[in-house]
Amino acid sequence: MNRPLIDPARRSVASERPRVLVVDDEPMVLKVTQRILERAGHVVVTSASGSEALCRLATHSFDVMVSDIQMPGIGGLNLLRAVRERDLDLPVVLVTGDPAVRSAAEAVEYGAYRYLIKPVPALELTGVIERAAQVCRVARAKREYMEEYGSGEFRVGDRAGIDATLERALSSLWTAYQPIVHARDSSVFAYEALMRSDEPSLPHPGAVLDAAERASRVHDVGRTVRESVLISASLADPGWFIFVNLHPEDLLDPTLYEADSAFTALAPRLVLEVTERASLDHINDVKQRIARLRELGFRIALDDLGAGYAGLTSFTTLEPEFVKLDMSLIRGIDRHPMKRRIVRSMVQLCHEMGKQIVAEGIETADERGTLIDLGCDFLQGYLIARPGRPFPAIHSA
Ligand code: G
Ligand code: MN
Repeated sequence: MNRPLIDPARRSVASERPRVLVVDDEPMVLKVTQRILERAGHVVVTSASGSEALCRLATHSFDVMVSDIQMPGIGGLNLLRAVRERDLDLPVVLVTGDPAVRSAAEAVEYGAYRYLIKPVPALELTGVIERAAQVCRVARAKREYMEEYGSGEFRVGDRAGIDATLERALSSLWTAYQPIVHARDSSVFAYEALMRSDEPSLPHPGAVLDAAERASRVHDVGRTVRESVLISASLADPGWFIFVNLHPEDLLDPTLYEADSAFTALAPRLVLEVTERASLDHINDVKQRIARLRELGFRIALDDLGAGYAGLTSFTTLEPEFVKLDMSLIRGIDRHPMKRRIVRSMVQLCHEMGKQIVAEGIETADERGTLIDLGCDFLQGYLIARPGRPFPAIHSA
């Protein structure tokens, strides 16, 4: 075969044969599709399942993916969503033997290139793949150009992808609750609200917040969490406190300080947690902001104490009413004299300053026993109850 001699830098754009990943759980379909596409001059790699396809995508680059929709395990639509998390350019052609409006609509929403109905005539398939491969090469070239020369605001493709994913996360956002109990008698003192989202590509709160940070939409996440807390709070025993996590950026959100908001109306029952993991250095007037929240009636907890490297700066900045010890200090504390020493001195310091201590992430009875002996005021962790729909009952001691 005679390859034209061209500048190698241009080769990937201009002349290399398109690499196609074909995904189908039916071996016959895989074989036939492979033969058709190879005859048309494409390089074909096949996968018999969605998970196998994800492995291939992680290690190889492709110009087009063709996937069946109905497959056991990861189906074509979820595969498409997973691909869009990492690659906004790869054209995905979905194929189905059972066309339905719903799957077609989802295919469009997640950015499928085409939606074809089986059996796909060979000519139609090769034509679609050929055009998709061209689209992919142009999109990649454009993105490379933008990354080299463009400013951030022009990365529209990325931004649109993150926004769509975040939107789904926000619309499926809910709050789980985990009890915080009195160390002295195991009665419920409070519940901590923990953000949960049903968006599969952002499986934990950290992922939602990362996406929100990239899209500059941290405030939208905070506001959605606070709305969710408001709804659950109406079901809560009025004697319980509710602990709500704040992202440091939330401290810059003016809506948090509105004196007449429904959230502020609940302030006397709310404790706002600020983590020690993130620095507060970039928050202007942080002390005044915290003081304003106190005036509105909120209490403040310093979360994850012992996890940061920043010494006790957050401690002195926030002057929290509650201090939550990080799980890393709690884990195996019954077997670690050093952890016991640290916790003993923190408890002493906090009590001298009139602050109360919550030990979180307690998983074993030995950890709980040790933390009670060390003088912690409140206990939280899987041993007592896992987070759940409002409001999970506590396991009996
Ligand atoms: O950063 P913050 O302390 O808010 O995070 C609490 C997280 O820890 C939640 O996601 C919650 O589900 C989790 N969690 C709560 N209790 C336990 C526990 O006993 N063990 C572990 N490993 N995780 C826990
Ligand atoms: Mn917390």
